[in-house]
Amino acid sequence: MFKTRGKTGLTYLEIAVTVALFSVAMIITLAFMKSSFEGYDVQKTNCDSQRAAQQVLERIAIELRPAKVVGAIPADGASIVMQVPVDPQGDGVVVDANGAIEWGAPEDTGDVVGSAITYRFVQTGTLRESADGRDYNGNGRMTDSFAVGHVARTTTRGRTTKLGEGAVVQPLGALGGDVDGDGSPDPIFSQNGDLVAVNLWTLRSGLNKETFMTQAATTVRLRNPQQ
Ligand SMILES: [Ca+2]
Ligand SMILES: [Ca+2]
Repeated sequence: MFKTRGKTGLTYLEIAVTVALFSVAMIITLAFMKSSFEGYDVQKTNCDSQRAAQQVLERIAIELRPAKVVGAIPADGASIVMQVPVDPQGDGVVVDANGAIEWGAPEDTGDVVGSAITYRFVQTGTLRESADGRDYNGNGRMTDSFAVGHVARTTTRGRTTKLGEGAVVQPLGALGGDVDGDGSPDPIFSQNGDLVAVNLWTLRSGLNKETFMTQAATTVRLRNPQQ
């Protein structure tokens, strides 16, 4: 079937070596492709979770810019109540006969003066470094515990809706405290004059499938005079 060396064909040994080399090359190629795809998956997950956090921030920022904050943001920074200029008559005017802004919220039935919008951190689980044997916040100690959840939006008369799919983290039992262990508190909401900061620490997956935390934050300048 195969010709011997010295003529024009290949010996059995040469065929065996060729097949073996080809097999090794295929194994290396497949291993490389597998690791590339895994890396792609993790990077995609990272991009998705980062984008989800940014979308939550942008959603809040859009509503916050024209708003006024109702009352003081609580010390734990876990919620904010606001009203926005509303147009209950639907005539395109958000001021009353005296020229004052009509503050309220968009409800399912239309704009309602006096209604308010609340954004609030809702805890759905816990994460304990000591139990998992992992240093999630990367501060060199496996002693931290976290409340895991999401930010929800609701209006006075409306349903509560969950924003984004990302897992937002806060210190367990100490909302508004230091998430990353750098000594500075990390409240979700905080206000300084007409500046409102929104700060989200979320869980993400790394290249080695480890879970760690990253921060996304924005600061909004309230553009309407506060009354
Ligand atoms: Ca830690
Ligand atoms: Ca911190």
